[in-house]
Amino acid sequence: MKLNLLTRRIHYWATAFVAVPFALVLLTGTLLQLKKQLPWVQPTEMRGGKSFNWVGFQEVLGALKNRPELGIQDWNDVQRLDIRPSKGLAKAILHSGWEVQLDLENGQVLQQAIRRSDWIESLHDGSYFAGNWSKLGVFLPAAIVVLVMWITGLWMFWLPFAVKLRRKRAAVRTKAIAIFWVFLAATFGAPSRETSLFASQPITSQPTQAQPYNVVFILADDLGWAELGSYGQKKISTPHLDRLASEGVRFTEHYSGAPVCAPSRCVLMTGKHLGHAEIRGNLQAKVNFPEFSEGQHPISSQAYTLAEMFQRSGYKTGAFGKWGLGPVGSTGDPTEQGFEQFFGYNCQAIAHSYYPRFLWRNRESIEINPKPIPGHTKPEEGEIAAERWVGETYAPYRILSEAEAFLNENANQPFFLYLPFIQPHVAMHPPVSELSSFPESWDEVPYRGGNGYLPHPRPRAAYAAMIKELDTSVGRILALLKQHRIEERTLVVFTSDNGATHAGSKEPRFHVGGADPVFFESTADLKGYKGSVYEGGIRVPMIARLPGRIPAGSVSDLPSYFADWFPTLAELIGQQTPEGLDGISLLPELCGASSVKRRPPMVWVFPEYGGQVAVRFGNHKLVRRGLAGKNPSGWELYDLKSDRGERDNLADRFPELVDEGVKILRSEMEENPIFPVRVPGE
Ligand SMILES: [Ca+2]
Repeated sequence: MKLNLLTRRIHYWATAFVAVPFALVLLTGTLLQLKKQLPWVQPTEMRGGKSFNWVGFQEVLGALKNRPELGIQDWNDVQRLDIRPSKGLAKAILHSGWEVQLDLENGQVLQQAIRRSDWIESLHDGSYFAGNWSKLGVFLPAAIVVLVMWITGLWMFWLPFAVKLRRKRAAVRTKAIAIFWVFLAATFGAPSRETSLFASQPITSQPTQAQPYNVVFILADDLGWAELGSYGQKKISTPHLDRLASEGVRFTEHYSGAPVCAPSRCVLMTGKHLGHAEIRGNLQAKVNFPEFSEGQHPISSQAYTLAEMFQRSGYKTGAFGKWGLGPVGSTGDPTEQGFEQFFGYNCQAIAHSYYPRFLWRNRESIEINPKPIPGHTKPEEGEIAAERWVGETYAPYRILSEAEAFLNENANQPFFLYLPFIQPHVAMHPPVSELSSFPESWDEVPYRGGNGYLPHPRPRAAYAAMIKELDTSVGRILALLKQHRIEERTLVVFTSDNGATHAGSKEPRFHVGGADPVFFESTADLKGYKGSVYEGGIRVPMIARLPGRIPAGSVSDLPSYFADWFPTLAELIGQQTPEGLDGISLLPELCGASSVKRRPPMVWVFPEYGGQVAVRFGNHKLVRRGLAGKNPSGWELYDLKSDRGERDNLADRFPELVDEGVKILRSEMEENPIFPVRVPGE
């Protein structure tokens, strides 16, 4: 009896001096957090600190706006504001990648603004920042637990020894309820491993030093500039890619490295434009290296690729799809160029078939179709059946599942995943089951295979189905990033290696392989197709997503191209850009800085399809064609801001601009004996 009285007293004092103040502290924390999160609380009201005369949030914003290079319009441009009353400082991290320090006394920018790529560090010093619910998630359940324990008399939880004094049943009930509340607190109170009850650092999905950004780079093959919903496509729906655009940024003047596959990939991988690139055309390796029966002319062992940069930075690197930069066993073998894992087609020509006999896993050939289906055959008369051209294993599915396995395996470590998909490159080889989702009325005329590729009874439906397949594949990759909860630290880039399929000579009703970019308005009003340095051959869709850094649904008209990706990704992962590259970092532009200007010109030097050169400097583009023949055409000059369709040649009216462009071209073109291009007048 006496002992029971003692425990009651202990309960009373414990409640009065421990539990209630503890609950009050937690509740206060909850309210403070709530106040910061609620949308109707204006930033100006969010002053704080008793001994410190700091400025309000509006003054902070005003100070940031006073620095035009930061590109600040409103709070949406601020990634994180970190206030440190004890130091009298605020640190602002901006979506544009800038980081600034502000003096809280007068709201002035204290330190020169700096841009960092490794700009993430843990917060401390009792700091807080807008837009994060993590502390609330800790405080609220903890406060509830303490109060409920008090109200329900679960003081036993505080004084476990006293349980013994109670009847057994009550003790069991007490423990069970206590465990329930602890479980509840743990579930809601700790949404992340990094957060403990009293930790002042917030949960952040931004990477820390130990957790750098991942990169997923998706390359479509021969996808035209206007073949996605977000780029104005009306007939083919691309919901996953459109969602990607709505969650990230869409560039309207992004260009591929070249008008065809291999050189475009070379520019992407090495960061050098075609004037300096090792590979300027789709040359089969066997022309110079007879020992290789498949694959394209290899990049050299001196070439330093994007993948090598990632690999040297400790990233897991994987490429899944179509390579095209050198045969297995050559210097251009993907495993010699920075990719730890490769699965897919080494040779572009074999990728014309979606049911090939073999695919490559690194240096091992994997048989996937004992009865392969060719990408090319003789033209057919009579009725054409798509079912005739179906094999056992659909290569794109196999490639996608290998890529997914790579993602599953490496989701918890930094990775660079390169996905050069083969869609929608001909042959017309979609899964037959997909054809019925497109209107019968589209296909009154079958494609008989007049320009060498497989025939198809419904070429328009087939082409749309291939783009749908591409979109679905991207959707699968995005879903996997979400599943692994790495969306916010994974930059996803989607683009295409060149423009929509060009015309062929024998079946004028269709372009090569049965493609019909006129019907689909695949290049909108742009001139030219794949194989041309006109806009239709090189201007491509480009979508990039990095939640938290790239503003959702933004659009940029900054002229940019494949040579820019090396410096961009180097900056993203905090690496030095190698010397001698041709592009600029697009990172600030991706992140919404409005002040980025392009100074270096963009250059294309292309020996094939008659021999062509082009340079874009400012809004002007200078083009010359027919350079491989005896009578090259004259210079063509276009103002792309007013004439993106390149209809009005200004060369005669602005000879000084022609001279300027020619001068740039000559200075940007290196000798390349394997891929020579001559500009007359040298
Ligand atoms: Ca291509």
